[in-house]
Amino acid sequence: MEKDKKVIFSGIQASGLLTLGNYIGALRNWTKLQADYDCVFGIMDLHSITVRQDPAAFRKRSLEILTLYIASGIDCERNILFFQSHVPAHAELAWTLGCYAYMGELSRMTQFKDKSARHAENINSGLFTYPVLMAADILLYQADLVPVGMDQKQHLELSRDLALRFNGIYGDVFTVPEAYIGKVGARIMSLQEPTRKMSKSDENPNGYIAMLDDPDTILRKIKRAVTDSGGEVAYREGKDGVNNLLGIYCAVTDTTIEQAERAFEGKGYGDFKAAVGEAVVECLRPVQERYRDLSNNKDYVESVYRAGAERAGRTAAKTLRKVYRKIGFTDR
Ligand code: ATP
Ligand code: LTN
Repeated sequence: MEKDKKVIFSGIQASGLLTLGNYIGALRNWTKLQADYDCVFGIMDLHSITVRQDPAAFRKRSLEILTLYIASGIDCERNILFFQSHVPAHAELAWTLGCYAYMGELSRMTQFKDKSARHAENINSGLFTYPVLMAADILLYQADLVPVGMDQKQHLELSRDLALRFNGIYGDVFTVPEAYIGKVGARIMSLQEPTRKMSKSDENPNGYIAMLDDPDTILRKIKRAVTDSGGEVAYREGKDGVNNLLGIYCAVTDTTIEQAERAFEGKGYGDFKAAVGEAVVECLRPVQERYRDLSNNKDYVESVYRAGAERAGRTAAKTLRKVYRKIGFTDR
């Protein structure tokens, strides 16, 4: 990759079905960035095994996510799409950076604290060093910007700290990355517990809309979404359920909250939910159609990730070589 444009790196863990939250908060934004940046988008499957995965389901999910990247409109000619596990430099740089990361700073990561509380039976060391692998992902491609949700900001800070620490010892090796946090409102909440974010690892499927849910399922889940005992479709403090549905409606129809409130003035929650459901169905329809076409063309999808691994591998190997040389490993 020549560096005439700035480089963006981002990725999603292969830990479940992608949701409407992933689409609005990540994929759709990525497609908007691809014209102005050189983009590398990974499926972060090495990260997924910090939590136990069923092998068959995991393999299927991973491919499904890659296909959804393409179906969402990411141009795989212009950008790099790849599986993290196909590029060995990620694991190699993660080991190396791990020797520059302190136990203390890793213990302060809130995601580690959350996940170790949620998976008390499996607090493995991968869960602890997760952010070091994430730093390796980003630094290997000399990424300038990393579009992520708010929840990943602390990990990005660590990536910056590790880059600065390494550069401080060995000279300019890594580009120091910056977080690129999308505009507020791009946080889609659970349909069942609207104070929590919509998440693909939610045990209750009624809490999220999967990108591949069929229209009836989408309409039903939105109809069942938690609201409140009032009846006014308005964005107000304390009306978390309605606020979330308004947020979803605005995100998928590209309207403002004021416009949406006006459109539903005098209407009840029933009509409102039906309209939100329809709007979500329409927003996902073209993506689902492309997904179906791509699913019938497995060879093409395979060619995308093979080419991606090769291109990603080349850039990553170059950075890793430089790192190894600086550290003092013997040349091969
Ligand atoms: P998990 O539930 O497995 O932790 P997740 O669904 O929260 O996963 P991530 O893999 O953590 O998804 O996130 C991938 C990307 O999607 C991130 O950039 C994140 O900010 C974005 N994203 C995830 N959920 C939402 C959401 N509810 N609203 C907006 N953006 C989201
Ligand atoms: N930790 C991220 C996924 C992820 C990532 C990355 C995002 C792994 N490596 C590198 C950006 C850059 C998550 O859970 N959303």
